[in-house]
Amino acid sequence: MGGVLGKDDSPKKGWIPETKLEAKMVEAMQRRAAEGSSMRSFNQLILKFSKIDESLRNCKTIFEQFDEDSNGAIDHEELKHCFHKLEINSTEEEISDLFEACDINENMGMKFNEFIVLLCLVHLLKDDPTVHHAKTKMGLPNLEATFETLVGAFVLLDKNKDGYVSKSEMVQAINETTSGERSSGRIAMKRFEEMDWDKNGMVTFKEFLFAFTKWIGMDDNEEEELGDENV
Ligand SMILES: [Ca+2]
Ligand SMILES: [Ca+2]
Ligand SMILES: [Ca+2]
Repeated sequence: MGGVLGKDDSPKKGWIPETKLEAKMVEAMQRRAAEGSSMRSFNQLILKFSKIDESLRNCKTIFEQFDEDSNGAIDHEELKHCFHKLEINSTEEEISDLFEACDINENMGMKFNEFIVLLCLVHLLKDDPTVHHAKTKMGLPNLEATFETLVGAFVLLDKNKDGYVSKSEMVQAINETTSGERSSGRIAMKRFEEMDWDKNGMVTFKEFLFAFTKWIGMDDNEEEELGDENV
C-alpha cells in the first residue's frame, strides 16, 4: 500500500495473451509505450472527448459506405472489400482474427461501434515505427488522428508499459486527474469494471476501445438522431 516502489505495484508476471491477435496488440502497444505518450495527462484526453466523439460519429458515413447491402452490419465479405478499398494489407487470417475479436455479440456482423474498434486496432497493428506520424495508413487522416489520440490515452494509462491497464494503473490515472477528491478511488474502480468486461483483472486496448464507444454513447442508440445538431 504505502511505498510507491513497493512490489505490490508490479504487474503480474507472465500474463499470457489469450489469442494471437491479443499478443500482437500487446506487442504493438508496448512498442508505442516505449516511444512515450503523445498525451501528458488524462485531463488532456477529457478535453478532447467531444472532438473524438465527433470524429467517430463522422465515421458513420464510412460504415454505411462499406455496408454494401445496408443491413446495418458489415459482414466478412464486406470487410474484405473495405480492407481492399482502404489499401490495408492483411492476410485472410488477420481479417478473420480481427473480425472474430471485434464481433463481440457474435452475430457475424460488425455493428458500427465494433467496426470503429476494428479500424482502430488495424491502425495500431499496422503501425510501422518508421512511417507513423508521417503518413496515414488508411487514407482517413481525421479518423487516424483520433485513433492516435486513443492509443496515446492507453499508453498514458499503462504506466508500466506492459500493454495492459491494471486496476492500480487506473486508480493512479484517476487520482492524477481529480486531485484531492475522496471519491476518486471509487470512480476509478467503477471505470475499471466497465472496461474489464471479461473480468480477468486486466484491460486490453480492445476492451478500452469498447468501453470508450460506450461512454460516448455509440453502442446501442445508433437509431438516434445522427447529425441534427442544434448548436
Ligand atoms: Ca452488410
Ligand atoms: Ca500495465
Ligand atoms: Ca480484461
